[in-house]
Amino acid sequence: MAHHNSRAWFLTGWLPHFGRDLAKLALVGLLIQGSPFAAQAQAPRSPTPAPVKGPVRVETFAKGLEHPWGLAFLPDGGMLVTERPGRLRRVERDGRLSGPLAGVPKVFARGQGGLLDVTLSPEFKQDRFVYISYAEPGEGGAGTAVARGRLGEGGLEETRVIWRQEPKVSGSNHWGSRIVFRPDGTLFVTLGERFDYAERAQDLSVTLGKIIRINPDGSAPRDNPFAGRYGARPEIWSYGHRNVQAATLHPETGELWTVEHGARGGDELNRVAPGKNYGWPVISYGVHYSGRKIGEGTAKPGMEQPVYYWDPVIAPSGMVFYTGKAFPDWKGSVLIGSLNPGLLVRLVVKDGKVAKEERYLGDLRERIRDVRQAAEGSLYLLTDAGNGRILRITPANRR
Ligand SMILES: [Ca+2]
Repeated sequence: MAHHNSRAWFLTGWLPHFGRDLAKLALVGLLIQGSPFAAQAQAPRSPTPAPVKGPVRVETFAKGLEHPWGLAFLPDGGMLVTERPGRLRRVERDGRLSGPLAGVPKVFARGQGGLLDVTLSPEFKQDRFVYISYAEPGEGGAGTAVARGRLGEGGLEETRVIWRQEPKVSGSNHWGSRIVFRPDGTLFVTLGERFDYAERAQDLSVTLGKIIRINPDGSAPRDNPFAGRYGARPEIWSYGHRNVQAATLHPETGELWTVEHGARGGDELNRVAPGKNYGWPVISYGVHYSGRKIGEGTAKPGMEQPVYYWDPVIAPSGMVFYTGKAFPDWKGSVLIGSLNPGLLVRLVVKDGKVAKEERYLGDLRERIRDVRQAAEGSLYLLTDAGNGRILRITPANRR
């Protein structure tokens, strides 16, 4: 605003008298255009519906997992699951757990850090590659990293770090990090701003507070939005993010959708487009947990609005667009894990907007860390606890 005012003052100052009215009109135009509230509509806020019993049946599929974080289905009907302290396990079709698999790098297992997401290469049947994200210790503190190895008999073989967040910083919070493959073979990795470094989310020379898109070897695709821009990291896809622990592709448009942990009252559903600025910490619907105001308000030109936001927050982690047949009414819905208050959140999406929200599993009182859809349409959820479980969710009317 100060910028626009001084510019207008400059204009009115030197223009001959007859031009001043014209300049005043221009000033009004600038103010309207520059006003954060005139330029953009406010995003819709979650009505915070009460949890319902819902059409779901909940079974414990596996238990005895220490803070499980990410789950990936293997083509043989088994799964891989991460535990945040640094273990990767195989889960058999009957829910039995293997011992810890070999080949997992040393992780920084403090605070929210540790071994985080796991996903398979789209060509897994041929290349056997497994991708993991984790908090990596190193000079300066720690940072999110992505490694891949080939799944063999005893675990990951030839594990290699393919990408590292830079710089490594102190602290143990806000690592992101979901790994999502695109049909073009590149992968998105969602990141956090490492909590004490919020302003770096706006700095394109570092990868704190960003979503990146990389090739399977960790290099940056040449058609990324900042590739070739001086001073910007070529792997950046979008920026201005706080801490993104839920991400998936829209099944029809292929667009990346994410849910981001906000500050108090500011969790956000975003449609993530290349090169865009998602605003943190300049704009936000939340306030700091201390009650202190954040940044400049809720909207600003050049910064994207969320599709939807939650106040009070749901503490989102893990999401899918439901495409299965088991829950016909849920087709096309977004399903999101909530750590706090601990829910499965369903959003009915119409034309890219949220038409309705429903909440399930409120009576479980479990922190939901990840949500995955199995091929036959049932859902598998991870509970974030010292004695965490894999839950299997099927329709209540089918026994
Ligand atoms: Ca935002």
